[in-house]
Amino acid sequence: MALDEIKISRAIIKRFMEKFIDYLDIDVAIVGAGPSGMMAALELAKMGRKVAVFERKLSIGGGMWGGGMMFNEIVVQKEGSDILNELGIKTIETEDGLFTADSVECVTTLASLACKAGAKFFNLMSVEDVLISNGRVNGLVINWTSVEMAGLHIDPLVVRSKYVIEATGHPVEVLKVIQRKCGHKLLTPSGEIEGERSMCADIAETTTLENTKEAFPGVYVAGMAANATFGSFRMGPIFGGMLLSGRKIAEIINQKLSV
Ligand code: 48F
Repeated sequence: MALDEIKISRAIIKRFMEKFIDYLDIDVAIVGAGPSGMMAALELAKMGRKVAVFERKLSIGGGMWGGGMMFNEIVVQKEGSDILNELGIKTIETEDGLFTADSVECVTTLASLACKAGAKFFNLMSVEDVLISNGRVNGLVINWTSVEMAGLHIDPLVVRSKYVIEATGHPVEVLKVIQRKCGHKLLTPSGEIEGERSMCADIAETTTLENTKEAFPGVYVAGMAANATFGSFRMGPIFGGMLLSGRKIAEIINQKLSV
């Protein structure tokens, strides 16, 4: 059978539209396909939740791809190493109590497992706003990244979700929009984003987990965004906290969904 280019095009369009329409109303919408977002997606999908990840860039993986300063190895502590091993990713104890892993293996394995567990990734889509009613976030306002980049005046579309995970890393983009537009206080001491502090890996890794929690009704913050929201430090290329944070937020939301 000769290949028909129109059928190829139709297959892509048909299948994408089916998938997109199916994911317009979901349990959990995750913003950002970095390590914390991907880990949360994997765990929630394994728990049977309908979950999608919206990622601005063409590639998923966020800050994990580049390891530290483009040396594509990441560092994790024992707890992080245990999670990576559980996912089938090899780690090596390279310094006392510090394990290294190939960053490409980490990103590809996390992404693959999340997809196989049923999470859907929508890359090249940027979250520009939230859907809000009665002071609670109920979904995301999304547009193509190409529209954002070109600065085109094109209205977005909306995804409804029972919960949103803010996993946009350092820029804390979703909560920044909420702070600017929603007229309600965030669940932080000042009611606003407290802001990220300089590097202190030791404290930052512990506080990432503590700060992984609800930050606004309907919005749960994970990963580096959690520390930036609640005013803690950055940690640099150590990723255990990101994995633990993704796992913790998935557990919290799964419990809420079970009520
Ligand atoms: O930055 P990122 O990797 O977030 P993370 O999961 O991990 C942080 C670490 O990579 C590292 C660190 C400690 O280990 O400090 O930086 O907290 O991934 C965030 C992803 O969110 C996407 C962005 O492109 C990146 O891939 N993103 C950010 N804003 C938006 C977005 C947005 N408005 N819409 C869609 N995606």
